[in-house]
Amino acid sequence: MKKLLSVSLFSLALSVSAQSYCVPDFPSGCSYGDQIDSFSIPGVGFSHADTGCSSGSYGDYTAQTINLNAGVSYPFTVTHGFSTQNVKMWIDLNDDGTFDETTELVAEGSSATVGTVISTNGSITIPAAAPVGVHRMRVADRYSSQPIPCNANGYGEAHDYTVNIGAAPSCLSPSNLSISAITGNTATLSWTAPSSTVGVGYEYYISSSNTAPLNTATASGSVPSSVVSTSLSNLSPITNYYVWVRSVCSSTEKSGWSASATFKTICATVVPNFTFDFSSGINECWSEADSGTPATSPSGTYSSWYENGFLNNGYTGAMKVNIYTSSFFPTPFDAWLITPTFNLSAGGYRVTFDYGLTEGFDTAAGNLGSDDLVQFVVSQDGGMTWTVLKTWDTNNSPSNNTNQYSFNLANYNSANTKFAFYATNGTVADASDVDFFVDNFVVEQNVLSTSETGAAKNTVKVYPNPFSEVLNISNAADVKNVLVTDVSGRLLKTLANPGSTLQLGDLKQGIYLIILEMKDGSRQTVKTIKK
Ligand SMILES: [Ca+2]
Ligand SMILES: [Ca+2]
Ligand SMILES: [Ca+2]
Ligand SMILES: [Ca+2]
Repeated sequence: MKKLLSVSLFSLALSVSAQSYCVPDFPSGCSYGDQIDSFSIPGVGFSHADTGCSSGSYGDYTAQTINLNAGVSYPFTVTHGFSTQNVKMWIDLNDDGTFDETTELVAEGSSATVGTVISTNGSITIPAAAPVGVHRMRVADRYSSQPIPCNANGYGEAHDYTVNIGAAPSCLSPSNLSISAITGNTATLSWTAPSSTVGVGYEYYISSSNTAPLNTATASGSVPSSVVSTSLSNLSPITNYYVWVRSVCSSTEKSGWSASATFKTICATVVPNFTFDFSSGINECWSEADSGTPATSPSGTYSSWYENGFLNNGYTGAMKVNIYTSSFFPTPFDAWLITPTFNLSAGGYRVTFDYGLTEGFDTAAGNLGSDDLVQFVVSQDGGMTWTVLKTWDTNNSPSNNTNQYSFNLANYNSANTKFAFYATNGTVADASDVDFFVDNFVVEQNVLSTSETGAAKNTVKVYPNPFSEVLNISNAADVKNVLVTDVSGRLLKTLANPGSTLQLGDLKQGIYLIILEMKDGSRQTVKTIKK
């Protein structure tokens, strides 16, 4: 009897020691929002909401059991009260009392901020070979650094749960999603087939949101089971995308969606019309360079061009370069601001932009120094060689007003065109300290000059003139499009297949050009006055 008691005490001690997991520590705490607030796994209806910051930065929630299956990926969301969080999850699959940092890692992700919500989205992937039964799961969150199972440093929080892993379903999802051949509008998605028999094929789901699709979601596309990749098309440039794939094992059985893959499309060549108002500075379709001249071509990644208010009014919405020479560092600089690539092969374009010059960090008028210059240049070979279209120097310093530059691109129809603004302070240490500004960069159809050539054919009447709200056109059936521009040729409206009555009450008082594009290909321009 005594021996029997000691054996059962011994086995009790073993089972207690098997469950004595390390208690993670985050010495800087989670009271500033570096916490696991809500944790949910929508696919299995698990939601642990509004948990806040646990005392001691650790919440033992092993009384809660989450039911998951081997071989399945489950989208999860963890919310936080502060940005820059990293989440990892482990399951002690072999029940040895230790979370192996790599072999028992089942999920990881980093937070993103959308509006006021800071959350980490990702997938918990239960290995197909995971032992069926009850195990401990640890969810850890750490600010700025990656958490480890027995964490000892930093801001953050951990929760422990109990998971009950069920047998793998007969239809498993694909894994190892990868993306290649990314362009501005296309990419290739590949994956690894699951071990289960995929009788029909695969379905994929693509979204610009990282919210995982529900099992009931309609797929974006599908491929037969003989292929494990697909091309993705009709994508928008410089956009983040998230993709998921599932197996269609039979006509009646589909797997859950796989863990997601994410990618960002790159810049696409722009076919104008193109308008860029610098309302958020430049984007990654623009580039900068800090050495080279238009004669030698640019190199480098950064420059002293930066976003500022036009003519030093405010701090956003235009681009500026400060041109001066420091007496302490009398170094010449080269500053390039380079546009996206344009395909001008359709021809008939023009480029316009606003520019101006002020005293440095002031709104007063300024003058460029003796060898300071700013040039507007064009390249027809994607940025290898450059032609100067306009030079501003000490002899023609721009005013501190909104000046508009316009250049007819009739002789520039390369499919690989870039423009750039090049600025330098030269080698002479002038006393001047000035700011040059660029705003409202536009490449558009040169409607004014094209329309002038067709103006002789005057077959359609536009009346009354002046008009107030409504403009009537005779023979409207012959008109394909009506273009409305201001006197500078800036396109304001395009009305396709117009009726005989044009509602133009929203135009301000002024002079407008009404361009009639006829179905026979001819054009007619009528100057009108809006009262
Ligand atoms: Ca918590
Ligand atoms: Ca383990
Ligand atoms: Ca602007
Ligand atoms: Ca100079």
